[in-house]
Formats: sequence, C-alpha cells, structure tokens
Amino acid sequence: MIKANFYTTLLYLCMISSCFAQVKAPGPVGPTPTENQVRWQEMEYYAFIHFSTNTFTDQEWGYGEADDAKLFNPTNLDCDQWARVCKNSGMKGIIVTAKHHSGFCLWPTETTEYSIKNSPWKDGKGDIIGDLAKACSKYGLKLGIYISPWDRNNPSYGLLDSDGSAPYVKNVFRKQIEECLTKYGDVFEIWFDGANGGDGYYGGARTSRKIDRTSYYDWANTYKMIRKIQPKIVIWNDNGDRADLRWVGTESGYVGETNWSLLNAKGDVPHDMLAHGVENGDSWVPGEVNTSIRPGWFYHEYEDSRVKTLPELLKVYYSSFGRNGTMLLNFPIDKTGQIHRTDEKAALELAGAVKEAFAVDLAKKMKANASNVRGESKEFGADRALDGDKNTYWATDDEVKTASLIIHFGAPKAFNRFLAQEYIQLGQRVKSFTIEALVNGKWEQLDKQTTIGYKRILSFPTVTASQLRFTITDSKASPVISNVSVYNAPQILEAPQITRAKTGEITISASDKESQIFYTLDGSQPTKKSMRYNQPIEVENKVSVRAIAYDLVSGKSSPVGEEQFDISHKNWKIVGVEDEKANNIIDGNKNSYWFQPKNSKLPADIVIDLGEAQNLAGFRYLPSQSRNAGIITNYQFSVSSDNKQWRVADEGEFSNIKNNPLWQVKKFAPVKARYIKLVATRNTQENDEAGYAEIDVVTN
Ligand SMILES: [Ca+2]
Ligand SMILES: [Ca+2]
Repeated sequence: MIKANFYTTLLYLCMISSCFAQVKAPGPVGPTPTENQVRWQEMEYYAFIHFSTNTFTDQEWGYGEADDAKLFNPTNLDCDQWARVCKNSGMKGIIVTAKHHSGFCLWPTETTEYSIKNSPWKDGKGDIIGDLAKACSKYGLKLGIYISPWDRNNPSYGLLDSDGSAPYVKNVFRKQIEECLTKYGDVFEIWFDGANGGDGYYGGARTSRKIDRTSYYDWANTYKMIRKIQPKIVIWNDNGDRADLRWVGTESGYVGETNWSLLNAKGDVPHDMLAHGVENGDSWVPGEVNTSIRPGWFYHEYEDSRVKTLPELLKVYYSSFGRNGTMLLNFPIDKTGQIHRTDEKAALELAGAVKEAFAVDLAKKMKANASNVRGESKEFGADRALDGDKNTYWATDDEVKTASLIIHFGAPKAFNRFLAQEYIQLGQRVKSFTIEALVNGKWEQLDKQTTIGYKRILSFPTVTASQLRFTITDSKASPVISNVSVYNAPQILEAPQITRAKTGEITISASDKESQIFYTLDGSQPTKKSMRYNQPIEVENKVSVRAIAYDLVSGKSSPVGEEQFDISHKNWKIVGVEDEKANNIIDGNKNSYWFQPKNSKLPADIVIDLGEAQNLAGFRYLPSQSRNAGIITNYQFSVSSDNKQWRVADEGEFSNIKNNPLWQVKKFAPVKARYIKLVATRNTQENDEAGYAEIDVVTN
C-alpha cells in the first residue's frame, strides 16, 4: 500500500512538472539582436581614446600634412596606464583611433608612409595598437578599432579608376582594416566616422575631394570582409549601409528617453530616428552614446579646466545606459602619451559614485507577485525578475499586454532609483510603464515612462514605502522582464553653484535636488545653522556668497562653494550695438556669450554704460566657455564719464588665457567713471575674432 502510494505521488508529481514544462516560453516579437549585439550591449560602458598627430598640432581634425608625422613624439607613452584607468573606471573595453581623418596611422602599416614608422617616437619602431592590445588583455578589457574612412593625407583618396573602382578603398582603406583585424587578436567593435570628404593634403595636391557616400566605400563587401576575419565583431557606421549599431544624433552624452533599439534597414535616418529609434523598425540597430570627458575629442591644454564634473558625468550615465544605450566615454591622450590626471580623477569619481549608488539592490530576493504569470508557471513567475539571473524572466500569457508586478519590502524602505530590464533576446516590447509606491496605505505614482529595452534607470526624490508597483501599461506583445531592481543612492554632495543674474538676484543650486542649501553673505563659514536657501536672494551691492549643500539623512555637508560679486548689473547697458544678444556679455551667465560681427576687424571695442558713476579699481573678462575662438590676449581698458572723453585706465595682456580660458582679473589705480570700454587688440588665434562670455568691474 505504502509502495503504491509512493508511486501514485511520484506519478502525480511527474504530471505536475510535465504540466509546467508544457508552458511554452514566449516567442520573439519583431527584430531581435544577434548574439554579437547582445554581448556588446552587456558591456554597457567602455572608452574611446583619441590620439594622433592632432594631439601635437592642437587640432581636432588634422589636415593630413606630411610633415605633421615628425611632430608625433609622446614623451612618456603608457598604454598600460590607459587600460588601468579604464579598468578602474568600471569600463569593459577601449576603442582607439587607429587612424583619424588626417590619415596618420598609430601602427606600422604597409599601406602608407604616413604612420608612426615615420615619427620620431621610438625611432619609428613603435606600434601603439600592439601595445594597447597587450595592455587590454592584461586588464581583461576588449579592444575596439576606429579607422576613419576619410583620409586627408592619402593621394588616392576620392579618385576613381577608369572602371569606376576606388583604388584608395581597395588598396588602402580595406587593407588597413584587414591589418588591424588580423594583427591584434579579438576586436569587439569597429568604428567608421561619418565625416567624409572635403579639403585635405592628399599627397601634396592640397585640394578638395568629394565622394559619393552611398557607393564609394562599397560597404557591403567591406562588411563581408570584416565579419569573415572577426565573426564576433559589431560594426558602427553612421555613414553608409546600415551596420550593427547607431549614433544617437549628438555628441553631448544622451539618447532620447523613448529609445527603441530598432531602425529600418533602408532609407535616411533623420535626427529624430537617431535619438529615439523607430518603434516599428525592421532591423535591430541599438544606440551607442558617445561623448568626451572634455569639450574636444583630442587633447588641448586649454581644456584642462573644462573636464566634466561628477554631476555632469552622472547625468551622462543616467542618460545613456540608463536609457537603453551604451556609454562610450572619450579620453583625449595628452602630449606625454597618457590620460591626463584630471580626466582620470573625474572618471574614478564617477565610478565611485556609481558603485555607491548601486551597492545594495533593495528588491533582490524580496517577495513579489504579479497580476498575470504565463501559464501560472513558476518558470515565469514574478520572482524571476528579482533573482539576479539575467537569463530568467517574468512573463505573462501571450494575450496579456498590461500587467503589474508588486515588490513587498516587508518593513518600509527608502529608495530613489528604479531599474528594469527586458529580455531583449525576444525583442523590445514595452511601450509604456508606471511605477508607484505604497506610502501609508496609499499608492503614489513616482514616474510614468515609455520604453525599457536592455536597461532603463529612473531617478526620483527619495520615498519611503512598503511596496513598489511596476505596471506595464502598453506593450507590443506580452512583456518579458528579466530584472527589476530598486536602490537608495546617496546624495552627491558637491559645492553648490552660485550665480548672479543681471538684475542682481543671486541663485544657489546644489547638484542633488534633495540637498538643503545653507549660505552666508559676510564671508563667514556656512554651517547648517546659517541661513537656509529657499529662493533667489536680492542683493544690489558688492557681496561675497559662501554656501554648502547638506544631506539631512547622513548629516554630511559638501565643500564650500564661493563667489564674490561686485555691484549688480541691473542698470547696465551695452552701448552702440544693435544686436540684442550683446546683452549676453553682462547677463551673469558664464555659458552665454557674444561675438563681434563676422566682418569686424581687430582692434574691436565694446562699451558699457554702468548707469551711474562708480569708483572703479579694475575689471574682469571671461572668454566664451564653449567656443575656442575670439579669446582676447591683448587689451586696452578705458573709462569715461560722458562716453566722449576717454582715458586709458589699463592696458596689457591676459598672459595664460590660451591654456586657461577662465576669469581674468585686472586691477588699476582707482578712478570714478560711468562708461567703460574694453578694446581687444589681439586674440589667441591671431585672427580678427573677439568674443565675450562676461565683462565685469571691480569697484573700490
Ligand atoms: Ca532574472
Ligand atoms: Ca554671459
């Protein structure tokens, strides 16, 4: 009897399990990624390295001048340092400019003399791609190659043989790709920039060459060759035939909040499609977000003070792979041949902040239930989204396109980040979703968004709740969610930014909106007992503002932010300029600027009416912070009481402004005057441009 019972139970159990086994996994919907695209997407974060003759000629696009090769001579090149910085920054690979538009090659290619073979570095016996490949392998990073299709040095670029074939593509470009893909081991990605054709050296012809973007490179056959040599590679191409990955339409470091990993295989891709993908596109072409840690892609000493700050880098982080993209962050290699220490520090700060923010997944292994589970099978249950396994997922029955998943935290938990992932191997499905928190027995909506894709991260003000409800409100097909995570990221306590508008009104802002701000106006050290900042402060006179950001939860405060302002610009006027935009010079915003009209010549002057006579003892000048142009080096500063009779108060130069284009302060013997005139006599580029972000005075 016992035996029979045992077998009956066993049979029963087998029936149940076979019943479960019969619940079929969801089928794919729409285009799906290749294995290569999935492997690439899971890398999430990797580096761009820009290094070439440009580094030594201080250019972004080298002309391809033959002699520039002789300038390429890093004093202390260290590919190990590049890889170490990238590894410590949490990156998974490095894409290097093996050849940029100038045509200069960082490896000893057989295809041209314009390479490190003919540079003084290591007497022409070096191989940077080889060195980097070794360093990458040492640090467990993947190697990627950038080869510019455009070559401003090569004599055959843009020319066609009588049979219509392109000798440059056949004998140079394709051979260069072949060399890079065969000599240095596995290459995870190859990058073909979209800048193509135009002026160049072209073997000394110094002319302009145009190409037909659709046919010149014969991409179909070029791709075939690439995939044959490196079957696991992904191809980035913003130019010709659709490849594996897409540009997101900006180099500023973000992709659209709605971001489909789909495009159509044929046809133009306008900006909107680059930014958002195409909901019903017929091909899987996910977005890669590329941006530089500095304004430029190549190293320029004058950008040493313009490296992205932690809040700026975090913004890129959340706006790239927080929005179903990958993040490709560029390091310009400096003239010594290394990643500059300021850039290294910034990247490590980002890595530290990210590590802290995502240290504890509050949802992991918590109890969860869903409004619908596919075939009521455990295999597709809600807990499969909280198990930390990327290959398991919560799925609903085929006909169910809206569904909720509730996470029960047990005791109420504080959190401010939500992360969700679709199992993209079955296509990108979710069209919209909401998240809500159960606070004191009531559901409060935290956010309402559109697509998810590989990974979506949402930030919101910290909330304390016992449950979180994630509702898919619309989907192309039954949703398939591989992961849901919840975090409580600490505040970023950076020194607050202090600005003053033309009206004199002072605004203080913290990088984390949840921080409280405390400030002083008398130069004393601010503490949490100082004045609390709630709204802009009205101050007409000279004032010194000091402020801290304070985190109520941890009791920690930021370093002190500090600004000294002279008299308010409330009654100031630009004299004798029709262009309204000239007011940007006195609006208190360092990011707004004005340039003298295109046809004007140096010396160029700008006159400001201060509204009433002031006791002047100096002036300040800030060049444009976004354009490396019109930076005044030599000046004359005059004052007047009637805008007729002028007296020179000071003249001279802003000595290091080229490399450090920040505020320049000049003092002079006190004088009373109502009008000031700044005359630009020379600029850093020895041309006729003169630009200004701000002009200010120093009063007595
Ligand atoms: Ca899972
Ligand atoms: Ca301004």
